[in-house]
Amino acid sequence: MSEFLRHFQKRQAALASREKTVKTECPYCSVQCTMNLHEEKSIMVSRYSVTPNKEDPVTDGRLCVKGLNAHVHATHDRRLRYPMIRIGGTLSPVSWDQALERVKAEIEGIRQQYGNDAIGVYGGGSLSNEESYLLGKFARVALQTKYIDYNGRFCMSAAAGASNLTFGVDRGLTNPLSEVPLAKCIILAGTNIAECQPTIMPYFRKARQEGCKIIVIDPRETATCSIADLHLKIKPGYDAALVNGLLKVIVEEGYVDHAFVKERTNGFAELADHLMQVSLDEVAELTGIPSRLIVEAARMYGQAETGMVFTARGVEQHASGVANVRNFLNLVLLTGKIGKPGCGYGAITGQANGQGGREHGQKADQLPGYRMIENPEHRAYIAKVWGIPEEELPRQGVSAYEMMEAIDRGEIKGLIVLASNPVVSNPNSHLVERALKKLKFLLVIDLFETETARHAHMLLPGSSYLEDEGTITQLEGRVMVRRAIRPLPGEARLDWKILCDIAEVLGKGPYFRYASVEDIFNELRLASKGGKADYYGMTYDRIEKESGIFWPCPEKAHPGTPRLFERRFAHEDGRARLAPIAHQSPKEPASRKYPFLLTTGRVLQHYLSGVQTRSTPELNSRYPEPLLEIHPQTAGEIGLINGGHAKVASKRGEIRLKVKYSAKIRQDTVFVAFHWGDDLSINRLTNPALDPACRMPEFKVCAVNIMPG
Ligand SMILES: Nc1nc2c(c(=O)[nH]1)N[C@H]1C(S)=C(S)[C@@H](COP(=O)(O)OP(=O)(O)OC[C@H]3O[C@@H](n4cnc5c(=O)[nH]c(N)nc54)[C@H](O)[C@@H]3O)O[C@H]1N2
Ligand SMILES: Nc1nc2c(c(=O)[nH]1)N[C@H]1C(S)=C(S)[C@@H](COP(=O)(O)OP(=O)(O)OC[C@H]3O[C@@H](n4cnc5c(=O)[nH]c(N)nc54)[C@H](O)[C@@H]3O)O[C@H]1N2
Ligand code: SF4
Ligand SMILES: [Mo]
Repeated sequence: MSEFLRHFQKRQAALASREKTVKTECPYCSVQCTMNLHEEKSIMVSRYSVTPNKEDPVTDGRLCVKGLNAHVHATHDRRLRYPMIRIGGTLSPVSWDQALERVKAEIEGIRQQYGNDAIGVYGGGSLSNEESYLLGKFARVALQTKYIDYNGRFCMSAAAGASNLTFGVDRGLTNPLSEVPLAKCIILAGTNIAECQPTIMPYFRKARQEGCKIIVIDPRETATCSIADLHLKIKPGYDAALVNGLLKVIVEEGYVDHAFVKERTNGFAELADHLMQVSLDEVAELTGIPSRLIVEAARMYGQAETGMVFTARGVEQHASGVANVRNFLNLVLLTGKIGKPGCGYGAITGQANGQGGREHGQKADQLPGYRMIENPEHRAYIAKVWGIPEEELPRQGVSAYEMMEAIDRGEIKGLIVLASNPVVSNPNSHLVERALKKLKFLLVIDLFETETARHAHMLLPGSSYLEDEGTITQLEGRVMVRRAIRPLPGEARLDWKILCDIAEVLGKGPYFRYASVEDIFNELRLASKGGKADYYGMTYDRIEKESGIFWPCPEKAHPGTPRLFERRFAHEDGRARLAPIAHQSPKEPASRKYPFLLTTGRVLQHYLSGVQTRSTPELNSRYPEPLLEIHPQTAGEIGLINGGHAKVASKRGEIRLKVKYSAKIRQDTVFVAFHWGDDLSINRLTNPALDPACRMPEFKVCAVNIMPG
């Protein structure tokens, strides 16, 4: 071999060794698409590219634009690299030792002066199961505070509340997605799958090819309507009223599955009585949907042999969210369309771990495994797992927004925020900013200096999906393992290690000594054993071998549970609960001063508070600012020009937005996405009226005035 060839081969080998392809999972939405991240390292820079994973168990190797660009924010120069403390208004880097000493001093100072409950903890649904579990334990054992809640309160709480009441358990989808093509009628209510879970659209397209009729219920003709046979352009806030109309037709035209209702449900007589009072004309008037379309929809679903109903935040983010969802569940039960192939219900979860994040104890009223913190047996079990006396386990706290109110009233003096940006994502965000300014100590653990971090006394650099490992429960209820594939940037630490480090300086170290994430998972398995969300039978090894396992999985030999409720529901008597639902109007109907309805939501290119996607030029350039979607007719009457600006004001605030004409939205309604902060934050306007049961805010409807501006 010539000298030259040998040199050439050596050089090629060296270059190849700097190329790496590793499997990972998207950090964004609940589909949890897997992908291959390819890294090419040269002396100066690393170049990344992403290819889909053809072996993905759910998506058949599809990725959306966010997944294709997710690594951009995670490898961004602006990632936090060092602990920072605010000194004289500016954040300065400090060592971890200094930071942890300061955390100790601040927390102990507040606890001594104001008591344990003066510290609050605020988590997020992008955390793994292990971290959600650990955060709940951290609040109750290391801080001994009752105040812990998380951003999933704004996301899943209404559907969770309704499913618990009706079925006795809450798992987003009752059936695996693979059954969608078996349905002959599908209702998509307040869910914009085409923009929010794009890679599962093919399941619905396939269903349609097989003869399924699809009904979309949304005040806008969204991208999801491309697969609709019928679009019901509902007035925001009137879903329960609409479903009363559907139920009435179903009862009157004889589509009730009486055998199913008799054998498997309670409460039919009360529901039937209630439906006698419902007038279809009144429903049409309230919802803005002609009664002939209501009848058509009821017939489509009622007559279909199989069928599925899906809801998401359009139905759920209301002060009547639980009632809205319960009425959709009435529909499913009355027609007996559940517990069979192609028959079921799905609350489409939102965040990566929207499902698992709500099962293991970062919610004010919950303990791991979906146990309840006010249930004496549940308390005793978890106290034993954690090795503390039951009396030391704090009681139930309050919901996310109510924590902000408690801070504003001066009852909570210190707050730890992990993986959330509450200043952008809470309703009525003026109150949130005002409240955070009053804190004696705000600690934010994030990847970036967020809008919330601007008020922080201390910022700690946490871990992204590329560096952290753990299990995630995606929208179907399938638990997956995500492996760490990159080193942490600078001195950033793993989120779970940060919690353990803080526990250590607070003298609670012995309760938080884990050698690995899998160690935490093994404790979680035990803590969930016998609970509704039982993970006991799962191990990392099994999950990886079996391409994910559906909970409940109570034993190592148990195969997991892809389809729920085949023979019984989860209430003690095994029966589901039908319930009469009186419709409620939005808490803030249109008025003379505020004549239009504002609804809020998402666009394809951005994710939640936008911190990650606004830092990604590939995404941000496609949708660089929020737009006021308004019907051209309405815009014309106000004097707004397409591409011009408008002032939008509610009782709580006013912002200025660019106008986008859209003939696809109702004339009485405008839509704005919530992915921006400061002067572009629509949450300065939204209504913090809360659902009485689940404490979900009314993000999806408030009254606004609109002026040229
Ligand atoms: N691109 C993108 N994808 C995401 C996210 C993201 O931020 N960006 N976030 C993830 C998360 S956490 C979540 S929770 C999900 C959310 O997923 P979705 O709930 O599907 O998203 P939204 O846009 O909030 O709302 C869905 C639809 O509800 C409609 N709507 C508004 N008011 C009403 C009403 O009163 N009744 C009915 N029937 N419909 C109404 C809106 O017009 C909107 O089209 O998406 C997940 N996926
Ligand atoms: N008007 C209106 N408001 C809404 C909604 C709506 O439809 N309309 N939807 C609501 C819903 S459904 C949701 S889910 C909430 C979400 O609202 P937020 O909780 O504010 O959402 P994110 O943008 O996901 O916040 C995550 C933060 O955590 C950081 N982060 C991400 N991953 C990690 C991690 O692994 N570790 C650490 N340490 N940090 C991480 C990100 O950089 C980001 O700053 O918004 C709610 N707000
Ligand atoms: S569909 Fe969801 S999980 Fe899949 S690539 Fe897009 S954002 Fe990521
Ligand atoms: Mo969400």
